[in-house]
Amino acid sequence: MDPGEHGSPGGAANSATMPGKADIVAPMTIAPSLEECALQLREEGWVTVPEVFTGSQLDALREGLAIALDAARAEGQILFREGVDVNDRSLRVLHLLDQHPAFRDMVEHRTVRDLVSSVLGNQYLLSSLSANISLPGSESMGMHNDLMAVLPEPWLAPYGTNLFICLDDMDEENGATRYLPGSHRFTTNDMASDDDLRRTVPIPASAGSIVAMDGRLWHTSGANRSADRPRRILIAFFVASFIRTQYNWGALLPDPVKGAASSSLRQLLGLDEGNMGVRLGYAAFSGTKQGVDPHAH
Ligand SMILES: O=C(O)CCC(=O)C(=O)O
Repeated sequence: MDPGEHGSPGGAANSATMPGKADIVAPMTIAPSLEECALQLREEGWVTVPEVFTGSQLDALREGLAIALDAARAEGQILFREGVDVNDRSLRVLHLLDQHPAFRDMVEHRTVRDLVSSVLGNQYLLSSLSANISLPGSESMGMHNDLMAVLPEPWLAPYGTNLFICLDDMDEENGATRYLPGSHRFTTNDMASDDDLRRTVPIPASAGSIVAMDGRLWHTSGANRSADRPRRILIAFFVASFIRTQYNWGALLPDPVKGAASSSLRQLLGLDEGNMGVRLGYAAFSGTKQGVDPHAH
């Protein structure tokens, strides 16, 4: 680009093209800090973090999904999840983690872990990792929150967080995820109503962004009304460690993948131990309720 094109100070401006002051000041995009993202996630129930995956990392995730989709088709897996999606224009790929190293790198990515920790602290597990490929003609699935998949109501705290990793730009036309503002404060199913879908708002996001949601936020996939723009997202759902994960990683993953996993990945998948390490922080655990407080004199 010609450095003077937008009236930058280095440009060869003449009096006929001399820009006004407003033209000289280039708009500045400041990436939100993690603290700002965590705050929005806490207060609003969702946040978009742009450009987390770019270049070769994004390419590798797309390649991984193509490989996983081919493998699922070759194995005759059913990609249309009846009861979840309305028609077979939504393709669900359920097994990703063992299909490409990019997925293992993704769940270990610093921004992913920091976002999850901002909701769940440091005791959490990966409940599931899947993809939704929304093709033109797909319709919105049923409104839901994600916590209901693993925990009965009342939903009193954000004991889960879902991260959508966008592999394509998503906007209202090609089926961007839609959410119901304020619904992360719903504690029971009764608080949702039939016309919620009408009141949802799309979350546009560019390829490589993460859309993070409080597990209590009610949302749905948008209908893909585009002529030719598929919308691919990865869905990484993390839950507090006391909740049983949707996937039994120990049974699902091939031994070589488990053998090569880093210790932090093994911990994330709950491969090494059961829940004996989990402490929910009740006073009784420290002995104070049982008269055996070691600090008492
Ligand atoms: O595809 C989407 O935009 C949302 C998917 C979703 O909410 C889900 O699968 O639970």
